[in-house]
Formats: sequence, C-alpha cells, structure tokens
Amino acid sequence: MARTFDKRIEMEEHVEFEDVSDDPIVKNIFSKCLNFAPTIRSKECKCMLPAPYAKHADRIRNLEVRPDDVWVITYPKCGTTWTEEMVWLIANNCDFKKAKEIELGERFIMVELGAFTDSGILGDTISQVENLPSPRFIKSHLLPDTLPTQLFTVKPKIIYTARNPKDVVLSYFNHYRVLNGYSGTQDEFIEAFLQHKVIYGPIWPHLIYFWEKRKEMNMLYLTYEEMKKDLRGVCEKVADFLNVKIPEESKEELLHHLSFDAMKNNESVNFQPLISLLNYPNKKDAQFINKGEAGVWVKMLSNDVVARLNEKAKKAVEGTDFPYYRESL
Ligand code: PPS
Repeated sequence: MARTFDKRIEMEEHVEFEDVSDDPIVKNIFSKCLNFAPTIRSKECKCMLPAPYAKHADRIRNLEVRPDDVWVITYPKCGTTWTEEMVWLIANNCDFKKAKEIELGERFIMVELGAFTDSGILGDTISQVENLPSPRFIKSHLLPDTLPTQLFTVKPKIIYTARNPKDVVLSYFNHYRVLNGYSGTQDEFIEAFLQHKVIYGPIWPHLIYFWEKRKEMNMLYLTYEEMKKDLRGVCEKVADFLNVKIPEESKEELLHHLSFDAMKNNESVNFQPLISLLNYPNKKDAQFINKGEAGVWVKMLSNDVVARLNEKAKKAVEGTDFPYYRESL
C-alpha cells in the first residue's frame, strides 16, 4: 500500500521544535564543530537545525511564495550546487558572464541560511528572498514541515535532486570538515547520520516525500546519478520544464561550464573564497567540490556501515514505490 504523508505537514503555520541539545550524539558532534550544529528538531519531520532557527521558523513557514519562483530543494550534498548552476543558466539564456561575475549564493538565495546563527554574519536571507525581484531563484534543504506552506498551494516550479545516501554521507562528512570545522572521526559522523542527528536530520523522508510528489506539474525530480550519466539529457529536461530553449550555440559551453573540472575551478560556485575566509584547520586539503563521483561509497565504506545503511533504506522505503538506492546500489 502506498504511503501517504499527513497533510498537516504541508499546512501547519506554526513549526514546533523539541530541544535535543542534551542528546549524547548531538552533544558529541556539537563539541567537535567550530560553528553551528543541530540542537533542535522539528516535531513532525525531525528536521535538525541550530537553535537560533526556532526564532525564524514561522517567518519561513509563512513566506509569500510567488507562482513564478524557481526553487531547488534537496537534502544536503545531493548535487544542489550543480543543479542550481544548471537551472540558473538555463533560465537565464546561458549568461555565462553574469554567472562568473556573481557568486551562485547571490543568484540563488538559500532562504534558511541566515537563520542558522544569531550573529547576523550570514545575512538576513529571509528578507533577501522577500525583496528579490521576480523571477526569484531560491534554494532550500528544509524538510516539508519547515518549508513555506505556500509551496504546496501556490505551486511554483520546484526542481528536486536526489542522490544515493551512501555517497551523501561521505560528501556530508567532507562538508562538515570543510565548512563546519568538524574535527571528529568519519565513524562518529556516520553514526550521527544513521541516527538522523546531523543538520537537517533524516535523509529518507526527504527523498521519498518529494518522490511521491514527482508527478505534480510543478515538480521535476532529478538524481545526481542521472546528471553524471547524461548531463546533456538532464539539461534538455530542465529546459522543457522551465519552458525555455537552450541557445544552440551555447549547448557545448553549457556542458563544459557544468563539468566537474570547470565547476571545481570556478570561484563563483566552488565555495573556495568562503573556505579561505573560515580558515579552519582542515583548510589545506579542503574542497567543497571534492570527488564528484557516483558510487564512491563502494571504495570508502566498510561492509558493516553499508549493511547498516541498507537496513535503514529497507525500512524507509517500505510501503512506497521509491525505486532508488536499494541494497545493490
Ligand atoms: S550542499 O552543501 O548541500 O549545497 O552540497 P551539494 O552542492 O548538494 O553537493 C556537493 C556535492 O556535489 C558535487 N558536485 C559535482 N559533482 C559532479 N559534477 C559537478 N559539476 C559537480 N558540482 C558539484 C560535489 O563534488 C559534492 O560531492 P562530493 O562527493 O562531496 O565530491
């Protein structure tokens, strides 16, 4: 029987959180990060967020969504940056010059980012989104109970990208080291991921929730693996979805621009300026655009960890027709 998600997840205007700062795994991760770490958890979807977020949650939940918005929604490390750059270029007539001149974070605002800290250092990203001219390009990793309710009623274009959780966990570990100054071990991190105690929490409901919405007219559901295999085909799919044409003369340049090597060396998308600014101890070998492979877990995860991730996957997909990332993948 197909699972149906509780409608309240899309409709409640007030987001409730529980304090999980005393949880031993949360505490351990927190003590090993140099900036924010999750300490609160949303009641419905178990979305893990830093404590300052609670003050801004209802403002995001009640954000006015516009029909001509373009949203990229993902669980972290699923290929968000790659998707955003692709979507922005396709929607903007392949304006490579502007894409190089203006950092992706300014072209595609991550709505919740500013709410992660009280310091104001990350900017008031909610106001930035509110004040953007249309069409707005907005990124979010939030789970459904923390996303704006109007996403589900106004139904702007949403591009969702999923990735194999076994690769996500490794990419997320690297992210924590590079951008959160995390000094714990890979094993500790994987344990926190398995227990849904990293920022944003559980990956499975995220992937499955949007999978079950994939046939709605305003949704395009992509996978990282599909982008690796056939980027040209995915670009065409995105163009069709956005009702635009990729200029014939820009097609090859677009594929080159979105290639792993080009993105890795492109300071507008590779986060290297931020990594240098943060100057964390891991900085020397730190790369946000790191390995860029599909299936890297085969070389890097122990049999025990693979078995535990498979066990989680098996339970999570029960009662759904979610086709990806079962045991053999
Ligand atoms: S974030 O922080 O959640 O926004 O991270 P996200 O952008 O979702 O994921 C980062 C991973 O995407 C890889 N990436 C790419 N792979 C292949 N080709 C291109 N062009 C590309 N651009 C980004 C990036 O390397 C991260 O994966 P890992 O496995 O860590 O290398």
